[in-house]
Amino acid sequence: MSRLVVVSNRVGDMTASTQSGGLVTALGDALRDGNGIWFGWSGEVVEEGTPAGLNLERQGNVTIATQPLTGEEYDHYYLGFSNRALWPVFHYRLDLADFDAEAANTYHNVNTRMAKSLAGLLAEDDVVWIHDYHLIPMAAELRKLGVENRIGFFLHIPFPAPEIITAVPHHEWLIDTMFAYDVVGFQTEQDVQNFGRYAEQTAAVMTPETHPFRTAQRKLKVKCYPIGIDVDAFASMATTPEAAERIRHLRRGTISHHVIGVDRLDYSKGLPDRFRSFRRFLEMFPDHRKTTVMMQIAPPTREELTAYSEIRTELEQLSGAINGAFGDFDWTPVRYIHRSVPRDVLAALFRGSNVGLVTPLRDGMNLVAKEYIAAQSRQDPGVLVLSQFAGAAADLTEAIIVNPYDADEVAAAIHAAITMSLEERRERHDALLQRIRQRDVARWRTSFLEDLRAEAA
Ligand code: GDG
Repeated sequence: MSRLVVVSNRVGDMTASTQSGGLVTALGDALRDGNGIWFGWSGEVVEEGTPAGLNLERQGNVTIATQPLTGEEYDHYYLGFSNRALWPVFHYRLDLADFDAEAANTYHNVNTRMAKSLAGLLAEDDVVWIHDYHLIPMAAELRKLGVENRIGFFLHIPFPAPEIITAVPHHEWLIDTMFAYDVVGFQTEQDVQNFGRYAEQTAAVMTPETHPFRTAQRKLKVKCYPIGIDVDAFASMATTPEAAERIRHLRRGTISHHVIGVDRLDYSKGLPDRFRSFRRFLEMFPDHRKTTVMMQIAPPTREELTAYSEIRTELEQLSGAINGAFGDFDWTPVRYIHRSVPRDVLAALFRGSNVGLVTPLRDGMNLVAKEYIAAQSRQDPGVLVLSQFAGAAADLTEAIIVNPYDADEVAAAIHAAITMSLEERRERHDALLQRIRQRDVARWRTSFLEDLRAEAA
């Protein structure tokens, strides 16, 4: 079989075993099976003028190929255009977007440089799988260098409605580079439709004459490949003797209802709204005070950006205000942890919690929703409360689906979840478990790679 070359902004550590999540778990086997290459940014930031050498390292039978960024590239490509422009816009937050021409240029230049480095590593029949919004134009840059390999792209975040994306200066250039791929994958049908609508509306400007990588021979396949998890691997972490001990420890005392949220501290995850909803729950259902606790684990991310430090301050204020107003000497309603927690501990906390609260304002998929389901006991499962704006909601219809902007609705959903009969909890959980098994990470990977490896139509 042809060799797989994965390209992503950050590369994973193939030597970290079960503790890691994300792309390492998702793509590790596919890379190992075919002596693959994983190419991306090393995570290092070096001084301007330092030669941007390619570092090649062998991890098992996978080659890890990485390059550093200069300080300027980090500021403009990574923090600037990727995370101050594309991330907010693709999550429908035009109010937070900052469009800076220098950042956009550097984004383009880093993609050009990365493409040049990668082109030198490619063999004729390699298939290349590029990931996420940092690297959208990479295939177009590879095509300019004469690379004719099959190249696929998967967008992990939502593809917004054309009315939103057209706010990005030079959006035609950016989105048109997606036509340099053979396969473009999205998380949901909604994303596919949004891309289709955009392409229809701007078709006039996208002609083969102006864009040489759009050839008559290359036919772009656009499809939805919802990402999933390794259900058994996650479930087994939740059922070890250590996990059982943690759950016993969590449940000791007078608290009978544990509500849990786990999200990177990102404004797309809707954490302030979630805290306000929990406050509303305490107001609307006073009988559940003292017996209910919400634990929010929110590890830091992209802390250099103002929008992220602001949300941190906001959450500290909200949790402090709720604990001050409602807490008592023997009860703290909100446990807010602004740190990363080991993955096996998360699995145990999910299993020990009656309610999984996953209420992003916008999310490509949301794997926490699937992990919460995988961790539950089938005999006595907890209930997932899920935002209608998470990609996961398209499939996980037996969760309690909520509008995260509506605090009363989310509060009522928490109440419904903790008072739900065992029979209904089991029915919902069985259906959800089946769904996440059908659409697990292996299916995501194999269906994308099958399409990518298929001969051009
Ligand atoms: C992007 C898209 C899409 C979280 N806190 C800790 C921790 N996590 C783990 C979770 C989960 C992962 O990180 C987060 O994945 P999500 O899918 O929830 O969200 P994003 O990071 O925004 O991911 C998203 C995803 O890509 C995949 O395509 O679903 O929509 O935004 O696995 O468990 N892990 C550990 N400690 C923590 O404190 N160990």
